[in-house]
Amino acid sequence: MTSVEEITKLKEISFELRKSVIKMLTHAKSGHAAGSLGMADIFAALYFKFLNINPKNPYELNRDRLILSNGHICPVLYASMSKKGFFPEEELLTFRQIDSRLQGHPHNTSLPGVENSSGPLGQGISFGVGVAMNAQITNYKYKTFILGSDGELNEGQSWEAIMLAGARKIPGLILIIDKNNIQISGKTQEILDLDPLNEKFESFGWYVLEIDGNNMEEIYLAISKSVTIISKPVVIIANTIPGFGVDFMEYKFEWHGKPPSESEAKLAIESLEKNYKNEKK
Ligand SMILES: Cc1ncc(C[n+]2csc(CCOP(=O)(O)OP(=O)(O)O)c2C)c(N)n1
Ligand SMILES: [Mg+2]
Repeated sequence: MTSVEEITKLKEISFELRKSVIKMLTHAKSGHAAGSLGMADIFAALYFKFLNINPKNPYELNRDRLILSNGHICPVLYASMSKKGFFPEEELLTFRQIDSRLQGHPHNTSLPGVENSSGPLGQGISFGVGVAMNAQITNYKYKTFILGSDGELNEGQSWEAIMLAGARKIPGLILIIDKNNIQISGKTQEILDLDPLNEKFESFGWYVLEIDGNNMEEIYLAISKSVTIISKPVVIIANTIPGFGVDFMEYKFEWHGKPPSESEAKLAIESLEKNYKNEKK
């Protein structure tokens, strides 16, 4: 496949992931819509192009690690994993049920392929830096991708880990920040402004890339570039639109942790289809 064909395919996959997210949340009557929809393009690119993982052998030692730190967006993680073949698609509708392997925040000993339990924000970045340090020390060949969020960077623990990774020049570590400018109760800029975020990361010794995180071409180029940098850790600051693809959810922090009702879900799927068709023209 040429990269143009790959990008077309990845766009189709992210559209499918978004539809799955809507179905899961509607069925569960709970869950986090905005971040899950906003990050679907990046999940599509990671799971279907860049991650060296094998659903048939989820514990292979040299597999790439995907550490989801902002665990509340796990609907898009589960949708990606099932599409990749880690578990059957029907299981997606057990999301948030008692005894389900698909809890409202990921649980790593329940579901093979989930690398870390998450939910308490900030911890996943520390965990991921440790995982990447392990590769640096042992010479394992895996890469560590950590996904985090802008609201999460208000947690001080994040910055301890970011400082350590920069100081140790940890290679093979790629942190992708969902910079969607919302969090649980409002706009990140108004709650605790992070900017200039790129300069903060640079001053902590990181290689910084900044992209439109809903533009598959930019995602593809940035991740391709990130895996070639071995002199320091890399952060990709992904400017995303929360709720991307569903017109009435876009940009609204009110959709941070809210599921659509049955009637809203129907409108949401229609909106996704309309936007996907327009994008394809
Ligand atoms: C340590 C910790 N404090 C508070 C929370 C509650 N909480 C859950 S999500 C969230 C907002 C996080 O912001 P962000 O990830 O940017 O939200 P999104 O963009 O997905 O809406 C908060 C404060 C938590 N999960 N962990
Ligand atoms: Mg956010």
